[in-house]
Amino acid sequence: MNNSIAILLASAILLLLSVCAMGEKPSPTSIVTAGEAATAFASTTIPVPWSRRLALYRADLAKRIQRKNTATLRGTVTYAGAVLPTPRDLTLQMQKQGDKDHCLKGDTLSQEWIISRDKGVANVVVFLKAPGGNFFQVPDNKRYRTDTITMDQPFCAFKPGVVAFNPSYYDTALQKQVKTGQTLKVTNSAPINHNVAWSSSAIFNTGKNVLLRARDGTLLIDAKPCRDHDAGKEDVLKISCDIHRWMSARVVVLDHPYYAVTDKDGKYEIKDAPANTEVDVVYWHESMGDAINKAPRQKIKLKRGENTQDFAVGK
Ligand SMILES: [Cu+2]
Repeated sequence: MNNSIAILLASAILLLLSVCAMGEKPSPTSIVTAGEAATAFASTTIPVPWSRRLALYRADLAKRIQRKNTATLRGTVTYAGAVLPTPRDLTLQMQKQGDKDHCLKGDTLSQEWIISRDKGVANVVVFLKAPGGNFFQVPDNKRYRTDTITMDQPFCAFKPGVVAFNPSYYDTALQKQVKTGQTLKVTNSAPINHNVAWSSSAIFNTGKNVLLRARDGTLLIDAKPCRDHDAGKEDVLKISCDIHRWMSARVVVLDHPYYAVTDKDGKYEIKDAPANTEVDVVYWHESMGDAINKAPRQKIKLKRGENTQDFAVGK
């Protein structure tokens, strides 16, 4: 048997093994980069052990299968009304406050509505929701995260003013929420104190109130999307500052990674979403209030690859 037939046969066996294995339970061996996999298979001169080849091959195959079945959803959120809302001017409030010299150097307009020249609305959280009380089974490679979301207060406003947070996912085997590792922290880079409070109307998010001293202090927000044994629900947190009463921010907490927050032009992009599945796309702006379960939504069947959906908010 010549070498190429042997390799072909071995590959076929590996393919079968991989497909069977993936049908049962996702493998934890898939912490291998696509580059590594490509190198190992392109070269016959590197002596790679068969066990390693198997791991690399499975990782590569898993990636290819996943890529084949995922969807990207992108679009623009625009302001619906003919007349744009006028942002509240906070200058007078700031002038009455002891930190006015520093506050007035930053934004003096309310951050609730940030609208571009083309009517694109910033800070709209767009997320997928499994319809009918279902939830997303988050794939292995999306369960564990190491990223940190930072909300700073360089002047007298939270930057950014709206974020989305994915602190946990629902584990179907354990039947409970399990932490992803993603963290959300509020920092204070300003030369003045801020006193940050976070709260929620949900009983499982107890909130906290912490003094963040000038150029110091970090508050880690340990919030949950829902009760430990629930799945597929989300919560909205309110963040405020007791010293500068006009300061406010919002956090949407989710138990899956299929979300985005619109940028300054109102654009969003949700990558690696499940394809060929009917989902609700929910879009939420802080003007809609904290009852996020009542936020508008639209049913959409995401097809493999690119999908586009625009939304409008406001009056
Ligand atoms: Cu403050």
